[in-house]
Amino acid sequence: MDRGLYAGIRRKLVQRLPDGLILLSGASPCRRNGDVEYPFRQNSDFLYLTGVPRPHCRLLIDPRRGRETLFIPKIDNHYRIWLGDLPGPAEAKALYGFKRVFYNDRLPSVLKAQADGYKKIYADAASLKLVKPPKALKPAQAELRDALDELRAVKASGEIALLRKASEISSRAHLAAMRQARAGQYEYEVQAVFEAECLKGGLKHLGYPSIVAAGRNAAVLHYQENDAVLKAGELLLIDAAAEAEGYSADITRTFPIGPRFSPRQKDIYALVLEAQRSSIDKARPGLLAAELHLHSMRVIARGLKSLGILKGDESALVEGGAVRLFYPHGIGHMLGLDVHDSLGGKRRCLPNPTKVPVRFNARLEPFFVITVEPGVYFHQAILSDPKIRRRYRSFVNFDKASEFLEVGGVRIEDDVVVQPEGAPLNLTSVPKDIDEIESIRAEALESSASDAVPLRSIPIT
Ligand SMILES: [Mn+2]
Repeated sequence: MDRGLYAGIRRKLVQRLPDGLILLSGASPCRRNGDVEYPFRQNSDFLYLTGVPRPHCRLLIDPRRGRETLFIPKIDNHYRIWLGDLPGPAEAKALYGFKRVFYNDRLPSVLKAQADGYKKIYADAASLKLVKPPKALKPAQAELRDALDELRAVKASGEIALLRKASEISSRAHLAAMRQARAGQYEYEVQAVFEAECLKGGLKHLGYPSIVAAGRNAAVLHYQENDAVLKAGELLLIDAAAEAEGYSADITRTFPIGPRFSPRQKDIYALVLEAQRSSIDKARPGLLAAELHLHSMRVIARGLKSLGILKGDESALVEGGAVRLFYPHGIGHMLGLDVHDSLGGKRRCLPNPTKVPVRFNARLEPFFVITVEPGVYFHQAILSDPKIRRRYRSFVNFDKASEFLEVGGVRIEDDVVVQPEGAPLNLTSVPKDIDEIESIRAEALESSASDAVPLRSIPIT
């Protein structure tokens, strides 16, 4: 654990909020059912400030006295027998780099003693539920939220190192899945290949549930079932990634289950790749996220028009919403301790000058880490909806679009670090060129054909 990273981040928070006590609670375990708990995941803000991955911890910062105190749970032998040991104060000091570590039962008295000289307490909701701050301190929950959102947007080099690790191991897992997927397997078998590779790389947790979507399932953006059979002739879309010390990658690849893309699949894939490559190149400081999204929509509008799926004026297609029938999400989002990370705080929520709706509209800054992930999808429910067909009949050739239902959906997603100058740094290394993917698939399918020989030659007695 990079203790200096977290100490540096706490210094930045103190500079931003110097006039009040700061109190944050880490996560408590979460009940799944009966007496079974979900795997523990630390609260992202708490992890951001401490790097402590353990449950039931609190952080109190006293900016004026320059004191940072970590509070930890006191556990008994019952806990040790069922769940194992937790670091005590001396061990926690060394592990997490805090000079002051107390058990949680000291929190009310320490809080009272340090309240002297303050009028405010920057505390999160969980902490305010847990302890009643002294009356003289006015809780300032929204200001704390905004300060954290603002700080979390620009990544420190230690954070980028963790995002790079998450992206590298997730990239390796994507390549393994691309090599091992076969017609006849279930989607969850490919998921198992992906997740095993992340575990082998030492990353125990995924950033979000894996999406492994064959054929038409790929048109469902957050498809979760992963239980359909892979068929030759279809595409397989995998949107999956692991996290390193809480920092998540977010990567999508789409490839043919057979050795090659069909002509229609190739047309759509090439278009999405063009939108992705050109959007990555444009992701530079000063550009509004909405402008980046608008650019990707234009590329996709132009491409779908040249394929005969869309018709009419390009800006009418983009602004009127016809493109959104095929590309219903944004170009990307911030990436960090949450896979859909901080939007950058209030001061970065800028008015959107484009006529296309977006959730994320900060002006790009050096060391933002963002995803770039255009997609094109053909969804039966959308294309057969009578209201939609009526409304968009002068913009969409629905018969032509229906021919592309076999494509399902194509999304290509990389994680990039905006640089002070020039094009961003791409953290994702999974192949995405059509030729490269086809050669990986052809090679994989050839080797599985030869693997099959000894199996067949085993004598049956
Ligand atoms: Mn994403």
